[in-house]
Parts: sequence; structure tokens; C-alpha cells
Amino acid sequence: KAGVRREVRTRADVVRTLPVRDPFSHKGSHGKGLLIAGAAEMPGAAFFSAKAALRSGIGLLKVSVPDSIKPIIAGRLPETMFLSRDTISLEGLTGVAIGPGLGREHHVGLLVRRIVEESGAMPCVIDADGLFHLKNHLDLLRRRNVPAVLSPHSGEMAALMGMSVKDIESDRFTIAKMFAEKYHVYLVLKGKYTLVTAPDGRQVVNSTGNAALAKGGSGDVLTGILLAFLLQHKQMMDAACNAVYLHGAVADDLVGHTHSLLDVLATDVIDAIPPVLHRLY
Ligand code: B4P
Ligand code: MG
Repeated sequence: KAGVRREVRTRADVVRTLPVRDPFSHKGSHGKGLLIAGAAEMPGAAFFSAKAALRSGIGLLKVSVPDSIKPIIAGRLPETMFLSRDTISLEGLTGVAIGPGLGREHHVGLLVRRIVEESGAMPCVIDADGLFHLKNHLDLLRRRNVPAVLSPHSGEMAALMGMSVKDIESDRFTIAKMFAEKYHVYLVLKGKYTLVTAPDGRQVVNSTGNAALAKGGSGDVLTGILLAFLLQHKQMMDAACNAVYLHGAVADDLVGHTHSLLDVLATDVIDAIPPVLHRLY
């Protein structure tokens, strides 16, 4: 059909567009990201996103979690720096991700909206509870210079649109295109065959991944990969598509060799990023 631009991401596309690391580069060359995630009841989400970002090449990662869970998270993430929730500043950063396990309290919503407003000049990944808090404030997205990257599953997309999951599932291409164009965002609509839509309406279908990823924590891992890749790719669309491809390819690799569809954990996915990236380079 005229005007419809859809394609399937191939391994060759990914290999061709993965970031090339300059031998003279330093950590600042590969992005300084901030992850705002986690709550007292959901410390794991922050850990998954952070560790996945580190495994995906980010130069420097700062993490902001509530003080109550900082000791647990910090103990498991010696590579990261920590920012207190009360003193979050984006100064010196090149990208931010917000949402995994954040919780739905009112004050968290204020923080989400402030970050979406203040991060307009850098990539910003919004996932999970970040999406929840944005529901009635989607116009903030249009005011950004650098488009935001939203990564809802069908349930979250339905909530954002005020539609049912069934409605979303029955017309994913059209709804995603409408949304991405209207709000000027990269929309990563997750699921089997995750669909990435650019603000100009271009759409790319992912071909990797399997039902082993249908488990709590998988989405948080993707958020971390997205943040790291956005800070290292030249084109945001390549970053988003390559992140989704890698996330799925890792699950395929695990199920193809050592794991079943039942037993793959988010931590397994993070730990299995290196061999898959190794083969893509
Ligand atoms: P949440 O608190 O949002 O937690 P979660 O989404 O279940 O966990 P996570 O963040 O790890 O997974 P995500 O989907 O982001 O759940 C709240 C409620 O929403 C729950 O009641 C839940 O049942 C419901 N819900 C969850 N998913 C829904 C959906 N699709 N439709 C309607 N309601 C839903 O990320 C998962 C990752 O794994 C993605 O990258 C995805 O593409 C991938 N993945 C999942 N299943 C896959 C499959 N079968 N094949 C290939 N990839 C798959
Ligand atoms: Mg999720």
C-alpha cells in the first residue's frame, strides 16, 4: 500500500548498525545514563534494568532508587553510582530511563513528569509505572526536542489509549503508528513480534524472542538495553530495533542451547547478553 513503510529486522540489519567502538574512546563517549527505577516492594526491577544497561555497553550509569533499597541494590551493582531521589539532576547526563518498578504513588508521578519535561534534549526511555504516570499528561511528550522512547506491553498500551487489550491486539500496526506520529515518540509495542514505530510512522517488526520472556523482569531488562543502546547508536530507530532484537536473541540462544521455555529468569537473560553480542560483532 502506498505510504505504508513496514519491514522486518534481520540479523544483517543489526550487524550493520551496531555501534563501532573507537579505540581511543573513553567512558563519556558511550553515554552517561541515569536510571530512575525501583520501589521498596520492587527492588529487582531497578537491578535488572541497571545490570542490563551495563552489559549493553553504557559508559557510565547512575541509578536512583529509594533510600530504603539502596543498600541491597548498591551491594549488587558495584559498577554504578547512586543519586538520591530528592536530589535528582540531569546535569552532565546524556540519557535517562524511568519507570521499572517505580510504584504508583502521587509523588512518583510528579517526578516522572518533571523528568520527561527536563530531559527534552536527550533520549528518555519510559516504561512500566513511568507510563502509568504519564497517562493523562501525554502532551508533555510533544514538547520534547529529542523524541521519547516508550516501551509498553499491550496491557500498558491499552491503558494509555483508554482501550481494551483486545482492541490493541486486533490492530497493533495502525494504533502504534497513530500514537507514535501524534505524540512524536518511538513506540516499542512489546509482545511476540514486538513492533517498533518511529515518530515518522516507519515500522519495524522484530523477529527474535520467545515465550521464555513471558516472565516478570523481562521488560525491565529490555529497558536497560534500550537506554544503553540509545546512548551509543547514531540513529534512535536503529538503537530501539537493535535493543529489541538483542533482548529476543538472548532468549532464543538460551532456549536453543541450555534452557527450556519455563526456566529462563531475567538474571539469566542479562548474563547471556555477552555471548550473543560477541557473535553479532
Ligand atoms: P506488569 O507489572 O506490567 O509486569 P509485567 O509486564 O508482567 O513484567 P515485565 O515488565 O517483566 O514484562 P513486560 O511485559 O514489560 O504487569 C501488570 C499486569 O499487566 C499483569 O497483570 C500482567 O498480567 C498484565 N500484562 C502483562 N503483559 C500483558 C500483555 N501483553 N497484555 C495484557 N496484559 C498484560 O516485558 C516482557 C518482555 O518479554 C517484552 O520484551 C516482550 O516482548 C517479551 N515477551 C513476552 N512474551 C513473549 C512471547 N510470548 N514471545 C516473545 N517475546 C515475549
Ligand atoms: Mg514491564
